[in-house]
Amino acid sequence: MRVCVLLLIMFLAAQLSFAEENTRYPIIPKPVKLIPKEGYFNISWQTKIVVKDTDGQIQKAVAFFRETIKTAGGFELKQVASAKKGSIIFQQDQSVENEEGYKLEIDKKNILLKYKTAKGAFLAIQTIRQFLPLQHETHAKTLQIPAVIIEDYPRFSYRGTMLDVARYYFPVEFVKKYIDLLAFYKINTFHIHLNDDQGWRIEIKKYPKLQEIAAWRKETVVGHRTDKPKVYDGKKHGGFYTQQELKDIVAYADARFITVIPEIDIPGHSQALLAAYPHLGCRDTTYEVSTDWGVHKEILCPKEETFQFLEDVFNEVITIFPGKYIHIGGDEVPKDRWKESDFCQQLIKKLNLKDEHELQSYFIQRVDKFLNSKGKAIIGWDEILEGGLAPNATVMSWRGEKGGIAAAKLGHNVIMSPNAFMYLDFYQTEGRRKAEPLANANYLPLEKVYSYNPVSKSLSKDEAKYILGPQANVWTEYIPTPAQAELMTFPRLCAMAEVGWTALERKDYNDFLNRLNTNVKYLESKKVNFARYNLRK
Ligand code: TNX
Repeated sequence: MRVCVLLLIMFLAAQLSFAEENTRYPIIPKPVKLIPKEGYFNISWQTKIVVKDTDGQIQKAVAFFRETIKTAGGFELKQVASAKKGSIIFQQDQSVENEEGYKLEIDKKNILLKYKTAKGAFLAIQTIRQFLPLQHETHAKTLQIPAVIIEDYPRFSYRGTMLDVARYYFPVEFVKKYIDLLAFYKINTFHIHLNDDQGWRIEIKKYPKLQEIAAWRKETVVGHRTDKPKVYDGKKHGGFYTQQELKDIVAYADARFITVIPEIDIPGHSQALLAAYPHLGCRDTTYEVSTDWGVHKEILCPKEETFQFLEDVFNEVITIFPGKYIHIGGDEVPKDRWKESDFCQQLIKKLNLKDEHELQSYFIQRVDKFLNSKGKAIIGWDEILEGGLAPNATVMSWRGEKGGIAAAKLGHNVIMSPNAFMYLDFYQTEGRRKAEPLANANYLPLEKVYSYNPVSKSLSKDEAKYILGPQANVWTEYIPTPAQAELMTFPRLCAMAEVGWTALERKDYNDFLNRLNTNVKYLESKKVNFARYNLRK
């Protein structure tokens, strides 16, 4: 009996200390190893940053740290080359193995931050940022950082988020705020969906009608696309980013060690493009920028002029986005127009292709070849598997995991983004329409996002290596404003961040919710309109 009581007391004490740990160390995503310690390190205006490393990337990470402290404490930290008591020491360390790995040793006297590369140093800074006093970044005089030892590295090298700026245009300032939040949660890739049937959002100097015509639609359908009768708002929507604005966005992301992947979605989702340049379609007709949602039949025609046009477009795209990957879409390509077209039918014969699927594969492979010749690699939605995969293509699996699994078995890299787990345009509550603003029809609560494992059991160990990581997608048909984009993204993106970072055996939904409750105070301080539906009461 006594033993039982003792055990019960020990159990309760352990629960209590776990709970305390979660408020004291509310880090998302959960680190690989965390040893709690007593006391705090106080960052004040007298604290020095010690960095011997003169490497430009490290200096970039340190600059971000100093900026963070300035926002949080209102003071600027001096940077020196040798150690003193009361310092924050950045140190390259052989014992850190992962490119993005880091170790943090925080005690009353110092913060020691060890890294292999600047990426790891930057991610360690994000952990410190999550430790900042919970009134977060509101000019406290000293910033208390809890003592701790952390060893950390990610499960996956790719942790991505896509924002669809084509269905609705989002201001540059919002895109930057969004990127900063990705950095806070150690997400390292921002995929920006730049065109769709309803709008074209990237300035292409050679083709001004993309800005004049394709960037604007005369109105938008009101309510869900299946509602009847259809009602339209009668308001013009649109906008585009200048190349300079996009370069600013890329630089802003780069300062946060985030790669931006631009998507130009072809040959489907091209009605806006066709409204500007109708001769790139298969029919002798004109088009208007779509005012409705859903899969559209108006696709690009695989003519020489079309390929020339796309090469011109991509030539400009690659001057803005220095990353290795260009996303070429490839999703939802109804074949009706190609079936009706004499040109396409003759081309199929001439090229000795079996059908329109192989024609689609031919289309993608031509673009793939061109981009490869420019030193770029393509990513496409899983439809690019149909009719044969381009040699160096990475597959983004969205219609479940099937495409991703098939691609990994063929030895292609894969990003897992199955809609049932990773589509943040879906409802997040059981009651759906009652509690939430209008959204896409499906249901994806926080816990389900959290439960996702990007490596399917059907993959062997070797095949699993092709899974680069997970990505959450924010499609915006029903997300017309930044505030609503925030509502749909957070905190579900926090769950996705942990899916991408934290080892399976360390994941625990209850523990995540405990940390989240404290962690969202940061979102509050940044005036992020996050959803509270699935948080603890
Ligand atoms: C499918 S995912 C699409 C998008 C829609 C989304 C809505 C993908 C490659 N295509 O065009 O916005 O569903 O959830």
